[in-house]
Amino acid sequence: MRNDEIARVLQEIADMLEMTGENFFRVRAYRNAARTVQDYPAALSGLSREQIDALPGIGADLAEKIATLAAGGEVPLHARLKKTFPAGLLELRSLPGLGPKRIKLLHDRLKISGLADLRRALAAGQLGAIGGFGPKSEERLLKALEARGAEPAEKRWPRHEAAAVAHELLEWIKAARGVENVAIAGSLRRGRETVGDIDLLAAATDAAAVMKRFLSFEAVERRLGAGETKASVVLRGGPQVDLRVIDSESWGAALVYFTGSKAHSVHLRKIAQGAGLLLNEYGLFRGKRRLAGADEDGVYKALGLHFIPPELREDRGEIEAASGRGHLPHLISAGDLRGDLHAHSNWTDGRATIEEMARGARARGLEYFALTDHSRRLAMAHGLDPARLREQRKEIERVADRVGVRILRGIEVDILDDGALDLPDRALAELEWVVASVHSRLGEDEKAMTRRIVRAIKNPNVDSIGHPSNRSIGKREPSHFDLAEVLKAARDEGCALEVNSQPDRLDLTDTDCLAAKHAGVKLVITSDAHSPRDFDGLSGGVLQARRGWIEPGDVFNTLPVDALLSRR
Ligand code: DGT
Ligand code: CA
Ligand code: CA
Ligand code: ZN
Repeated sequence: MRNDEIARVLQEIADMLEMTGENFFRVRAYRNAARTVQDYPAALSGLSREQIDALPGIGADLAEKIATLAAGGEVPLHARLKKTFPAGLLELRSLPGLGPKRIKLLHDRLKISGLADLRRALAAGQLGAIGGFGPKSEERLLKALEARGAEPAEKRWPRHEAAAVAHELLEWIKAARGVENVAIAGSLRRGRETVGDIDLLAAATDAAAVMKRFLSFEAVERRLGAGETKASVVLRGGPQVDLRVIDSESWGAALVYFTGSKAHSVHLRKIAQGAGLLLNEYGLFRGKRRLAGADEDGVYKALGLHFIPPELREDRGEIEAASGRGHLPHLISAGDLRGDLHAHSNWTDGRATIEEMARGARARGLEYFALTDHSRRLAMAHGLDPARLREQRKEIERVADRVGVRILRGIEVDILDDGALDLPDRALAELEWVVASVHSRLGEDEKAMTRRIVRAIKNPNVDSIGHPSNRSIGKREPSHFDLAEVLKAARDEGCALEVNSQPDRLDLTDTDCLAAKHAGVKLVITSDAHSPRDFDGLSGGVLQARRGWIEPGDVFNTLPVDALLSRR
């Protein structure tokens, strides 16, 4: 079983236990375990029983259940609970304000065991008759049911789109009277691949002026609420934006608070409590005395922690690392990349000539890039056969001379259905950089997909695996493969895995990056550019890698080109 599937079972157990009125601590143990499993950076199915026992906060009983699930077995408790509660009951959890307790109430009092039942009960006005469901919650539920099917439960926005408008807004707000500081907070600051909404924070002497300026932003479509120090709006065709205005003395504490994540903040507050302190968005206090709050660094320091980069603030071990028990990574930054190792030209499906791409790369300070057009199976993209590949070599040499940037002769070769490659080894051996990617039969079962990728990795000509999961954020689910097995093969063969920076790919994910690092597998961060401006996208891949704790030494294209090539 994959980690997310194990986590789902644990979460279901927690919810169903809560419906049976089980005690709070037992329910919470399952909840916490679900989260630990969800966030664990490698496949639990690859761990020994001892390693599972050693997971933080997981006792022997839970460890045994996790081990059983990881091995593909069934947990009797889960099966028993599922018999008690109809499947539709669990589906109700996705509605606003419906937690296990209230679902239980609906079930017991009105025999509601699914969405259809709930619709009927609402239409008949039955909810008012039982305690805890006022007209407001009825209305909310009706609305949510109406919205069903039309839109996913929670719409999320691609990070790069949200980032663009957020920066415009920042500039806009800066011009208000009395502004001392403005910043992006929330998941956008943490660099998550999608964001639920945009969170902004301002420090100002005149909150009213800032509010007025915010609400007059040209793209504001609707106000959701506007008070003296907070406001929420919806942008035209875009996300919601929350703004909070605070005093400068609270700037750092508020940044910590509104950057989150919630899990990170909860953990920080626990540390504060342990030291007899109070941490909130206004500062860190002992009694009435403010120990810190004006800057983030000071807040962390007063808690006995090193500063934690926002990308790490997910409570995945960063707080332990910042306390000196481990060590925080020295995260990679965009300036560490010397080259790019995945780019296309109009010889296949790119939109620019090799020369335009070369000039684009040079203009962005790249010392080298690999030209990796598609191989012949992608007929749609006019994929290259060995003859055109030889022809392209001449053009590359001509352009490289003229433009003065190193162009590695490369290919993005298709991994065929059986894991063989789309070009003969002879042709691949002539090249300086070979990316192998799956572009067909993406929905294949996990075993077959794992076999395909591993076979490609074992071809000694292959330098990296392109966009390993083939997901498209919000559009196409990732392919299933056994990450642990792929990582093992990649480490044995010295093959890199790609972090593809295309905004809708961002593939590997952040936690996959961390798993690769733990497994001793190197990464490449690439633009997969189809035009010169796509090279700018590299920073998005770097952000993704930072969320995965990646350091410069983990990434091949931080190397000078000679060092890169001599490792082959
Ligand atoms: P999102 O918008 O779903 O992508 O994720 P976030 O992390 O931006 O979440 P959001 O917008 O609900 O809240 C922004 C930050 O504010 C969040 O990261 C932490 C903080 N925050 C929000 N609600 C709570 C809360 O109930 N408790 C605590 N401690 N912090 C909260
Ligand atoms: Ca947010
Ligand atoms: Ca928010
Ligand atoms: Zn591709």
